[in-house]
Amino acid sequence: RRVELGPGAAILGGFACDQAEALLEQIAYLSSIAPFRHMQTPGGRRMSVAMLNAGPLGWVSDASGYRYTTTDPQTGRTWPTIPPIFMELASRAAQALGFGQFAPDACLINRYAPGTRLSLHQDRDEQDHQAPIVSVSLGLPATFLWGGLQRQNRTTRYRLAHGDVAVWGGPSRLMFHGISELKDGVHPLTGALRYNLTFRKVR
Ligand code: MD3
Ligand code: FE
Repeated sequence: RRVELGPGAAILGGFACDQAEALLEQIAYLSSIAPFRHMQTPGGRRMSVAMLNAGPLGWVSDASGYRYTTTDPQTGRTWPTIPPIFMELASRAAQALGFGQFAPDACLINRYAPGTRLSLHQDRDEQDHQAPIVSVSLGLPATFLWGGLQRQNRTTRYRLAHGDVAVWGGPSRLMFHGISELKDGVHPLTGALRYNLTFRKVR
């Protein structure tokens, strides 16, 4: 099952299903080193999504803005290493869309509880806009909002379910997107949670 979203972008339905348990085990391990936290928006609001970083670079947001850092501002320590099974999955997914040699230097893990949402935004804090972004959904399903190159463009809704992997490259890389408020539910592997892993080449 493959849903084409545009040039260089597609949802690979169930691509990560076989590795879901192993991925969740690594998420649990990473969260024991660098806990999930709710960052502040530059405007001073608490994000409803909880976040965890792995890799040489981690995405942070606070009163001074959005940026990538090499150390965790809360502890001063470097971010945990991206687990090898994450790297291997990200590279296989990129390969499936024709992006060879994908070597991400940032893995952001978003955790959603019922009621959590991610408002429409662009991912433009990365220097490398040639490389795709790979995302992996685990646990409860979500409604993904897919817009255009301008915020006011109309959005299309897609379902992102457990095990779905999406690749966003080419012109799709700078499209507006978001996640609707997560609905209540129970997933056998995650309970009332959804996780999303995004892999990026920042520098
Ligand atoms: C389209 N995450 O972390 S994944 C994000 O489910 C983010 O947590 C969402 O948007 C989540 O920035 C959506 C799908 C996704 C990720 C990155 C994209 C779609 C994208 C970058 C460009 C275009
Ligand atoms: Fe995004």
